[in-house]
Amino acid sequence: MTLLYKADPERGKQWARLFAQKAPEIPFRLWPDIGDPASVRYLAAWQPPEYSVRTLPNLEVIFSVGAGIDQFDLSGVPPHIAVVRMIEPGIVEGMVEYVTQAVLTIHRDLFDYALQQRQRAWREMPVRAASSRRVGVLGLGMLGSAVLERLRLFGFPCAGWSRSAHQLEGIECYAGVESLDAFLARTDVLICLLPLTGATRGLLDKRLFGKLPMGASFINAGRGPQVNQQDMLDALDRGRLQNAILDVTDPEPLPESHPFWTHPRVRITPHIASATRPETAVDVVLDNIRRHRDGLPMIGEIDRSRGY
Ligand code: NDP
Ligand code: OXD
Repeated sequence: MTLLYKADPERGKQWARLFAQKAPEIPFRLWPDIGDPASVRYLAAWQPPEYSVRTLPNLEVIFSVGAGIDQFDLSGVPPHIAVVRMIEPGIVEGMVEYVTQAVLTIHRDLFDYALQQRQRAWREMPVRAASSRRVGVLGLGMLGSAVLERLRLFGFPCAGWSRSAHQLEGIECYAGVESLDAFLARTDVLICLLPLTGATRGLLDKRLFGKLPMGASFINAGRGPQVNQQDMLDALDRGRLQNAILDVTDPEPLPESHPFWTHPRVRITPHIASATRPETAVDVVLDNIRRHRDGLPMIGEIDRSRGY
């Protein structure tokens, strides 16, 4: 009944310590030291080993160590193997911090002040009230809804867009492709927190940017391939977009020669918006293992037909 961990080795050591403390009865292995492949029932991975299904003949559950599962090629994973994404408070806290700082950076004109600083220019800009800056989040899941709940407290008019209908206190909720344009038309700061699926790949393109108010800003903490990069650059150069803060790109790492690095209106962070915290994640995985053993549904088990 071994759990095999295959992700960041340093964090793996923390997972090993926590498993030893909290569940000594579950043998824990750190990739590539897999021991007897037949005893591996659980795999916790960012990217699973190639051919994991064939290499690990008794695998029952793949736990993603991240909130997203798009990095897995599920086409080769038979339906009897459950795939579970990470739902844990550490990821949520990190994302709320990241997006809040990004929205405030835009709201308080820090892009422009950074440009002014290079010119040693001491020049005030009028401060806009939060109530006049409309924030909109693509994705109303674990992360999107937590981010909106926090941003609302600053007084920003907040809205979110999702596939199915939601009701969230103080948030204007839009659902489905037919409501996307109306959501975009009322959004001054657009934040993407969608999973990468067939339906969201390339979604942020010329057409979509064209539906935003002139001079809107964009924050992407979802996945890089959701954005048509040339369309985003064109939107920035035409002033349709004023600023972009990107935590995710395509590819990652972003190549040295990529125009995003030097664009004065683009800020890049290397996919650090939030990360699983071992202390909280191990509890979640252990709880799910217990549920699986008891025949109960696991928290975060993905719906393969939706792709997230
Ligand atoms: P959830 O699965 O909880 O939520 C996804 C949301 O997106 C849901 O509201 C869902 O709608 C909506 N959605 C999915 N597909 C569509 C679509 N085609 N049209 C409209 N809405 C859609 O995911 P999380 O909030 O936990 O995470 C979101 C993503 O954030 C992850 O998949 C990952 O890519 C990214 N992420 C990035 C990190 C970083 O460090 N940059 C860290 C962690 C995650 P509905 O509610 O109707 O199902
Ligand atoms: C995740 C991520 O999906 O780190 O958790 O991007």
